[in-house]
Amino acid sequence: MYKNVIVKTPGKSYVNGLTTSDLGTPDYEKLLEQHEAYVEALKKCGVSVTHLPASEEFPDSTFVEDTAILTPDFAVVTNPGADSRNSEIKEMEAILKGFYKKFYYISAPGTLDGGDVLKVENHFYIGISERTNEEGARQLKEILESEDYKGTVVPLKEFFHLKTGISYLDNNLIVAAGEFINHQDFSQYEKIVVSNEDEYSANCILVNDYVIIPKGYEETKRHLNESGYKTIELETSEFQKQDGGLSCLSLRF
Ligand code: CIR
Repeated sequence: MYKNVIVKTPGKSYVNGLTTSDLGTPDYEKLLEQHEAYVEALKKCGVSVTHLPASEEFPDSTFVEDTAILTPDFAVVTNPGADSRNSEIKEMEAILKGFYKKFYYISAPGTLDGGDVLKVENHFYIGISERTNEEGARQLKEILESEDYKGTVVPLKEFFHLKTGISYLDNNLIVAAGEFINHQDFSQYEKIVVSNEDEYSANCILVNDYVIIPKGYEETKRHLNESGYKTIELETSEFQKQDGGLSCLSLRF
């Protein structure tokens, strides 16, 4: 069960953030509405929400997931691979000091974004991407193994971040799209397979009794409901425009 989440309001500078999508410029008012709905959904899941104010100097900082890897016992402060985002970790480290005593750090030349790290019970999968390099992945694996967790490094072929295309629910069940559907590293899991056109919905989050999913992906929703999960659907258009998904918008622990 998760007790806490950390979220951060997007600033007006969000529209100047990084993106590879061609979905247009985000609408700030709509973005705020979508973010508020996200926070409300988390509250419905029964977690306590630490809500940080916007930071105009960091356009992408609403995507807090990239700044830390959290376990029940310790926090790992990442070293985000995009220069414009790297200093987002300072605020997050200070906030996490209110929750954690034990800290580890990913350090240069290693880079690592939290979006590249998927936790499956005691096993962490670490994607190598445009943002996370081999050295960053190696450092995280070493940290995890020193704490009796398992770490597996997964070089990505297509996805932006590892979790862009895969989510873990529970009971050995994964939601997978694209390169992860038949990926050897995930062959031991049961899968909800997401088609190419619904790929965006592979990034969903189980928060206690609900799976929060993007709105408009009926097939994924149906599979989740048939597997026994209650779902909360959210509008995500303005996050999607900046390459963001539902997992990116919170740290959950
Ligand atoms: C970025 O390029 O860093 C942001 N526009 C999107 C980050 C999304 N984060 C994630 O997938 N964990």
